[in-house]
Amino acid sequence: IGTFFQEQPLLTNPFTQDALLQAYLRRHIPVQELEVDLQQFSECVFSEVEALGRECELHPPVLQRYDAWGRRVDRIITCGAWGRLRALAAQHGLVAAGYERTYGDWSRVYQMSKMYLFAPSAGLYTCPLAMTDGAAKVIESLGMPAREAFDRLTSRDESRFWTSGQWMTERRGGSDVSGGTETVARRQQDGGFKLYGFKWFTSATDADMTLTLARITDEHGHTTPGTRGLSLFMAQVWSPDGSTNGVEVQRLKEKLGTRQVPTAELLLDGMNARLLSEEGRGVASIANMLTITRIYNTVCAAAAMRRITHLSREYACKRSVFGKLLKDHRLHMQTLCRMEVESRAAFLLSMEVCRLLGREECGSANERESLLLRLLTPVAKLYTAKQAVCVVSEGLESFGGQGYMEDTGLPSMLRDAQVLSIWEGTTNVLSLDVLRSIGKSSGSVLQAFFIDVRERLLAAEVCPALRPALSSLGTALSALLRFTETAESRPAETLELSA
Ligand code: MFK
Ligand code: FAD
Repeated sequence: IGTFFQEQPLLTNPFTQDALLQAYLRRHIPVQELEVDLQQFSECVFSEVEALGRECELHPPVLQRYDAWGRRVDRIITCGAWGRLRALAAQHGLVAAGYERTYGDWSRVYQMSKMYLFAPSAGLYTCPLAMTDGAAKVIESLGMPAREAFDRLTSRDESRFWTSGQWMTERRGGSDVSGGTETVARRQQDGGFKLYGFKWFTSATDADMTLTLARITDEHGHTTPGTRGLSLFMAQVWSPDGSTNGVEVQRLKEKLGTRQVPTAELLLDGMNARLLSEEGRGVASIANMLTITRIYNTVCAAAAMRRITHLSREYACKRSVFGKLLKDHRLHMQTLCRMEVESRAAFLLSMEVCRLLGREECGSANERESLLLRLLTPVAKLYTAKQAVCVVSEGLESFGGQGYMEDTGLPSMLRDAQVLSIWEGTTNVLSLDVLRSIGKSSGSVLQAFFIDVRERLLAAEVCPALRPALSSLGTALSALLRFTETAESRPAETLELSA
């Protein structure tokens, strides 16, 4: 009844419609072939990945515990779209581009620009990719102890490409990994290990391999508590015949969002594993993976903000209320402008962290840039994660009631944003990580930050009216600089309390 049907917002090529991304890349990496590559990839995102991501949301993975004859098989069945996303990710080098280093220092910016375009459409296939990239990074940082695995994790050949899991969380400890890890590793005669324990959250459980932490037992079966007792292991999850490698999948988690991803609880009952780090250096070694996955989190949060802002803007040009389009209502436009500002800021912050990562990996980063990377990684992750929830929620509201309707695809964006502040370290745990980095560097990290801010402000061409404000900001920064200089001589606990 009635003849009116609302025109829906349309998604077009996400690269073409993203003026900021284009301008940023043209300014920093003005290479024609890169732009062509992103343009083509983006066409694929828009014409294929978008539908695949939606299919993954509608057909979440299921656990087949037994076969028809009663044998325990623990098979995780994912939909065809999940497999296709894996193939596309390999073909387009979504992980590989970070290691091929075709664009030198800027390779991570290039790679993460692709991830940024891929993420909002990709039904969280970014989750296994983040952990895959993180595993490659750990292997590279440790001097390539697992060359074949590294080659597979960074392969563009879908038949060779491997994904990796990251199994850290146990029932006692997700944040407190060092206090809570109960998994033990028993040395075998051949030099390998068998792992026994229970992993409470394992996303992308269908991955080919995983990195995980465990405590090596001595000849009496005893282990060392705390950080010093934890070592890093690598294991293949599935045996070549399709059976599991000493792993029982207890159940798949029932989650608020991220329903596309097979997150499981796993009993490790003699999983064959290989020691990757030095004994007792598990946390420090897996920290390289955390850096990568936290940067992915940041890029994906910025991407979610960009997507909802784009859709809200589109809708504002199509929906009429009180006699005119939403875009002609000033109050509505103010809301969209705020979303736009948050999205742009998140993009620039995430690309800055990627730029620093790329420079460090190519050996071009100076000391200040390395310190900034250490500081900004947790700051960017915690800030953009919180912002993504706010911006996506605001975006849903900009559609009115339609923003709450499942078949628009919008609610899943909010569900999936909510996890960004929980996994890979909660906001408070990352805040403590920031303090840890300041304390460990005796304040140098903070000093690097203030010098960077001061230099940026000095270099910026500001309008005369803002100069007095900048001058007082400059005074405040100088005072803080003095504070951090004197803090160098103080013990870390004092610094923590004062900060
Ligand atoms: C959209 C795509 C997004 C990605 C998808 C992800 C899917 C979901 C996957 C997960 O959620 S995986 C689980 C993630 N878990 C966490 O993030 C754990 C959160 N807890 C922390 O980060 C704790 O701070 C930590 C476990 C690291 C604390 O452990 P400890 O043992 O109390 O740390 P400690 O003693 O301060 O540091 C031990 C060593 O690690 C030190 O090195 P040294 O021994 O050489 O001094 C530290 O400097 C180093 N370290 C710790 N955090 C670091 C770090 N190094 C660099 N960066 C860091 N962030
Ligand atoms: P807790 O550590 O118990 O934290 C509870 C609360 O206490 C939080 O608010 C936290 O901020 C706060 N808190 C903790 N410590 C402090 C402190 N020192 N000071 C102040 N506040 C503190 N883990 C994996 O290892 N691999 C995975 O693949 C994986 N996938 C996941 C997928 C999903 C969908 C989810 C939701 C989680 C996943 N996780 C995974 C687990 C995730 O990393 C943890 O849930 C997270 O790190 C928090 O740990 P926790 O759940 O034990 O919470």
